[in-house]
Amino acid sequence: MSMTCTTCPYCGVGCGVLASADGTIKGDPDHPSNFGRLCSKGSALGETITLEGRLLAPMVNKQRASWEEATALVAEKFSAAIKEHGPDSVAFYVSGQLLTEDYYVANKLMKGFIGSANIDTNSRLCMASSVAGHKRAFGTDTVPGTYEDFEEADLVVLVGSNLAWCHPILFQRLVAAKQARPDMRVVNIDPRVTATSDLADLHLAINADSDTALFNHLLAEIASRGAVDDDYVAKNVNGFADALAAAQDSDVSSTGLSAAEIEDFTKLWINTERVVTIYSQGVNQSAVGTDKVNAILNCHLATGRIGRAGMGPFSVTGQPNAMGGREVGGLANMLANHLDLENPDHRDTVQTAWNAPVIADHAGLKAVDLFQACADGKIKALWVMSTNPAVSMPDAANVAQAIENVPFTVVSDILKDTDTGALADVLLPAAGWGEKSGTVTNSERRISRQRAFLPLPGETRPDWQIICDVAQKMGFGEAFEFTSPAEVFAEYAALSEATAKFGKDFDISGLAGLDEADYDALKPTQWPIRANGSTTERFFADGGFFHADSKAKMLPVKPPKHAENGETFRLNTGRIRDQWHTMTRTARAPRLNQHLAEPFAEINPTDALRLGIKDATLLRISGEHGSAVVRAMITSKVQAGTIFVPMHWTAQFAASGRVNHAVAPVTDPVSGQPALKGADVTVAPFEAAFYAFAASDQPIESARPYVAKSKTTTGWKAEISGQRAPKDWEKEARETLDLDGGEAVMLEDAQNGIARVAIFEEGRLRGVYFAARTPVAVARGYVCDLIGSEASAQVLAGVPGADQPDPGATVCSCMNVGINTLKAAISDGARTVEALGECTGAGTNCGSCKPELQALLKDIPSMKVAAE
Ligand SMILES: Nc1nc2c(c(=O)[nH]1)N[C@H]1C(S)=C(S)[C@@H](COP(=O)(O)OP(=O)(O)OC[C@H]3O[C@@H](n4cnc5c(=O)[nH]c(N)nc54)[C@H](O)[C@@H]3O)O[C@H]1N2
Ligand SMILES: Nc1nc2c(c(=O)[nH]1)N[C@H]1C(S)=C(S)[C@@H](COP(=O)(O)OP(=O)(O)OC[C@H]3O[C@@H](n4cnc5c(=O)[nH]c(N)nc54)[C@H](O)[C@@H]3O)O[C@H]1N2
Ligand code: SF4
Ligand SMILES: [Mo]
Repeated sequence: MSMTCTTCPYCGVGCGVLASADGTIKGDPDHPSNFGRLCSKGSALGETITLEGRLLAPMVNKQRASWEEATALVAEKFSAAIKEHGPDSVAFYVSGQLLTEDYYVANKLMKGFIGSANIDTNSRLCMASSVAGHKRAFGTDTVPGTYEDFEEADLVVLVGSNLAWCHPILFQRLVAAKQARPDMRVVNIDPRVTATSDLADLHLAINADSDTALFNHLLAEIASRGAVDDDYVAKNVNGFADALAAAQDSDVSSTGLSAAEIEDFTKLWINTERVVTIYSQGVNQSAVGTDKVNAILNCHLATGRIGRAGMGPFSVTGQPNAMGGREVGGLANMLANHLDLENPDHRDTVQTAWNAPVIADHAGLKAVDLFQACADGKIKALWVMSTNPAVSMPDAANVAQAIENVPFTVVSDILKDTDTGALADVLLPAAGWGEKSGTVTNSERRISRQRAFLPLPGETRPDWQIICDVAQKMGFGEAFEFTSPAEVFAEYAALSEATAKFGKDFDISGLAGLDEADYDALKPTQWPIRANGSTTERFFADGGFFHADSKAKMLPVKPPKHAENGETFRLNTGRIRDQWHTMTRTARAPRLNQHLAEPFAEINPTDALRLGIKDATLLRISGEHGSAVVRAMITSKVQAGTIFVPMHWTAQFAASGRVNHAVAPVTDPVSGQPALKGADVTVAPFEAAFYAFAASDQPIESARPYVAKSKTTTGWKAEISGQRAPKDWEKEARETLDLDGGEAVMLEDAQNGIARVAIFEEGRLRGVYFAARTPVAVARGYVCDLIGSEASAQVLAGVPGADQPDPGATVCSCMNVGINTLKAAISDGARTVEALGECTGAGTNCGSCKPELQALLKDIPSMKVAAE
C-alpha cells in the first residue's frame, strides 16, 4: 500500500509521518524533525483514525441538518448579532490545532470582514507569555534558533519543561547528543521530579514561580563575574543597566535552593558558551509568565549567546500549529503576518491586500475575558473550532455555564460527544487528521505539509471550507471563494509579499505564486523564505532586532514574593506521556490507555500522612469555584505543600477528575495567559465506602461519584468508588457492566465488604466487577485480556495462576511490557536500558518509555550486583 507523507497532529516537534489508509504509520526518515522516529502517541495514530464516535453530519439543536441549513443559520445568527449589537458582540475561539489555511481564513473573516478582533485561541493558554516576552525583548515574536542547537549545545537548561513526555522526539535527540558527547551538561529546573529530570546532571527543584529570582541572580552574577559581552550589548541591546539593577535587587533565596545548587548552576551557565535554555509551560502558564520569559531572555542578551550554533533561548511550542496560528495573527491582539494591530500602516496594508470592507483597529478579548464576556451576556454568538474549552479553560465549570449563556453557539469538531459540543446549538462536522490537507509550522519555524490519505467520511468538511461557506453566506463571497487549501496558502504568501516592506522577521513571500503542484510537493521548509530566495537560519547573532532602532530590549523584572502556603496547597497541573489534552483522540487507542489510566494527584508523603491519605485511595481537591476527585499517588517527586494533577480527564472519561474545576482564572497581566500551574486549593481525603474495578465487553456506565473509564483491546474498564456501598452487588455489577443476560458467578465476603462478580454467556467471559473497602488489588491487564475469552471462574482470583506471571502495570505501551516483567528482568541481571530492551522488548519501538526504564534501573537496589 502506498504511503502518504504527512505530519503528526500532536505536539509542536512536528514529526514527519508516513501513513496509509489501512492505518499503517511510520516515521518519515527524511523529515528533519524526527528522521524516522515517532513517540508513543505518534506510533499509535493508526488506532485513532476509526470512525467510532465521529460527528458525520451537521446538527442543529441536536437534530440532523443539511450543510445548507446549518451554515445558513450560522451566517444569519452572526449577521443579526453584528447588525444589532456591533461586531464586538460576536467571537471565535479557535485552536493551535487548526491548520494554517483554516486559521488564515478564520482570522481574515473576523478581523477584515466582521471587523472585530474577537478571535482568540487556546494558544492563549499555551504560548501567550512567550509571545509577549519575545515581543518585549525582540520587537517581534521570533524563536531565534533551530533544533540542531539542542544537539550542538554544551549546556542545555530545561525550564518548566517535561520534554521527555511532552516533546519526546526532541528529548530523544537530546539523549543521543549527550551519549555522543558525554561532556554535554543538562540542567532541569522544575519544582517536581519528572521523567525529564533523569537525563539531568543537575535538577533544581525550585519553588513555584521563583524562576525570575533564579535568572535575575544569574544576570547579576554574569555582570559581577565579567561575563557580559560588552560589544554585543553596546551595539545591540537597550535597557541593560535597568535590567541589571532590578536583578541585583532581587533575592535568590525565594527559590528555596541551597547555596551550593545555586552556585553549581551559576558557574555552569556562565562558564559554558554554548548554552540553550529551553522553556515551556512551567514558565508560560503563570501570573508572572511574561516576566519569567524576559528574565531568561535577559541572560542570553547580556552574554550575546543568541542566534549562534548551540546557543539561545528556545520556547518549545505545544501544539502542532501553535506557530502557524501566531503567524497568521490568530490571537486577539495581533494582526496577520506578525504585524501590529495598533499600527495604521500595517492595518492599511492588510486591509488593502484583503480588499476588506473594514479592519479591526483594537485588540479583541483574550480567552479568559472572552468567556467572562460570554457569562456577562456581551457575546451574542460564539464559534468554537478545534478546541474543548469546557475542559481546558481554568474555572471550567463556570466556562461551561458561560458558553451555555451565549444565545447562539457553534462548535466545529470531529467528534459527536465532547464536553464543549454538548453545549452547542449547532455542531459542524470537521474533517480530521488524515482527511484534510494544509500546512503547520513547528517550534523551529519549519512549515510542513499535512496531507490527506483517507477519504472524507460522511458529510465532514475541512475547517477552512466550513469557514468560507459561512463567510459567503454572510455576504463576503468574493474574498472567500477558495476551492482548495493551496489557494488559501497562495493568498497568504501573496499577503506576505505585500507586507515584506515592513521588514519583519516573518516572511514567506518566496512562496508566493506557488501553484497546486508546488504546494502538493512542498518539502519541510524553515521560514523566512524571502522573495529573493534568502533565508535566516538563526536570528540575532549580529543584532537586527525588530524594535524601531533595531536593538533588543532587556527588561527590568521583579520576582514575586514567595508566599508560604499555610493550609492550602499549590496545585500544579500538566501532562502525561500517552494522552493528548482532552483525550478525544488518544483515549481511542487502547495501548495509550495502559500507561496511566485514571486521573491522579502526586502528593508528598508528609502531606499524605498529615491528612490521613493512603496510597491509591481517593482525595478531593477544592478551589474557590469547584472541586475534583482523583487517585492519590504518594511520591516525594513533588514537594510538600504542592500537588500535581494531569489536565486530561473530561466528563466523557472521568467527570470527577476534571482538574480545571478547581483552578481559578488568574492571568498574567501582560500576556493574559492563565496561571494554570499555580492555583490555591485545599486537599482532603475522599471518604470512600468501597472501591471497585470493572471490565466489560460493553461501554461501562455508573452514576457513582468517582468513575474513570477507559477503552481496552477487549472493551472497556473502569475504576469506581462511592460513599455508600450497594446492598446487591450482582445488581450493581450488571448495571455497571451493562450486561443483563448470562450467568453471574459471585464471591462475596459481606463482613469484609468484598464482592467479586463475573458474568459469563455462552461459555465466554463478558464482564467482571471487583469491589472492596480498600483499593482493589487486581491484575488489571490480565483480567481485561480475559474478557471475551473462554475463561473460567478462576478469573475471580483477580491474579494469574502461579504458572502465569503477572506483567503488572504497563510501562512500554508499544511492546506491552509491564513493570513486573521489567523488575524480573532487572533482578535477572539486566543493567542498562538496552539490556532491558533485549530481554523484554521494552523501549525498542518508539523509545518514549526509556526515561522510565532508566528510572527503574536507578530505583531498584541491585541485589544481583551485591551478590556478585
Ligand atoms: N504527552 C503529551 N505531550 C504533549 C501534550 C499533551 O497533551 N500530552 N500537549 C502539548 C502542548 S499543547 C503543550 S503546551 C506542551 C507542554 O509541555 P510542557 O510544558 O513540557 O508540559 P507540562 O506538563 O504542562 O508542564 C511542564 C512542567 O512545568 C513544571 N512547572 C510547574 N510550575 C513551575 C514553575 O513555577 N517553574 C518551573 N520551572 N516549572 C514549573 C511542572 O511541574 C511540569 O513538569 O506539551 C505538548 N506535548
Ligand atoms: N489545568 C490545565 N489546563 C490546561 C493546560 C494545563 O497545563 N493545565 N494546558 C493548556 C494548553 S497549553 C492547551 S494547548 C489547552 C489544550 O486544550 P484543548 O484545545 O481544549 O484540548 P484538545 O483536546 O486538544 O481539543 C481539541 C478539540 O478539537 C477536536 N479536533 C481534532 N481535530 C480537529 C479538526 O481537524 N478540526 C476541528 N474542528 N476539530 C478537531 C478534538 O476532538 C477536540 O475536541 O489546554 C490548556 N489547559
Ligand atoms: S514527538 Fe510524538 S507527538 Fe510530537 S510530533 Fe513527534 S510523534 Fe507527534
Ligand atoms: Mo499547549
